Amino acid sequence: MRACLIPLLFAGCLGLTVRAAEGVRIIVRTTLDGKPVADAVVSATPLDHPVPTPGPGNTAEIEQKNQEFSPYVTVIQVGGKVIFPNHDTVQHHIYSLSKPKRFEIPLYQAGASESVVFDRPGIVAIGCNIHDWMVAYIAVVPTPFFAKTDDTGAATLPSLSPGRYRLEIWHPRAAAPVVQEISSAPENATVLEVKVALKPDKRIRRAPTGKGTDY
Ligand SMILES: [Cu+2]
Repeated sequence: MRACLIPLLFAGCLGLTVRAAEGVRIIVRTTLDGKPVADAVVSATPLDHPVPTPGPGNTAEIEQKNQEFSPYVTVIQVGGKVIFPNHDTVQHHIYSLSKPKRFEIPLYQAGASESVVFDRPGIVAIGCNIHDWMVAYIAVVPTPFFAKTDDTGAATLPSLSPGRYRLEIWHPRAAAPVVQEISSAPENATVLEVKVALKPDKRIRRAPTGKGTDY
């Protein structure tokens, strides 16, 4: 499926000079009721020129705090490193059974930090052996052009040089990733709306502790 990016400004009508795109804004909504989708991963892989190699900033951090992973969804380019600092007073035991990266970080203490390199593209789900409700996702994408939607369903990709791209939108509850080809042109500021079908949220809820802080 091919979709051209929609120009935000029409120079002919407004008498303005449209600037080159500073970034492509993607709005992700549900197919069911059109509500904004937060934590959706948006990536654009070049089809007309080589994929830029990752820079030194290809790292991310997923902390453990209040016996939760934060953030819930992380995106890195292939080859990136994720650091897992434990900011809790209890130990955690992180693991993943996902094909792109199976790993285990056995029980480690508060204040300690471990890291893992992700060298294959795909989705990596992580959990904690001790706390069943702790779940997070790492989207390992084959491109440096990626972003994650905020609470309004919006994400802004870095500036894309002219050409065709494979746009992919993924979410932990997506029935399937949404994939489409887009074209970037320098004279267009751009925005694109994408609809994603979401499955029900089946995350395990924390057992009540009586302290009124957990759910
Ligand atoms: Cu844990």
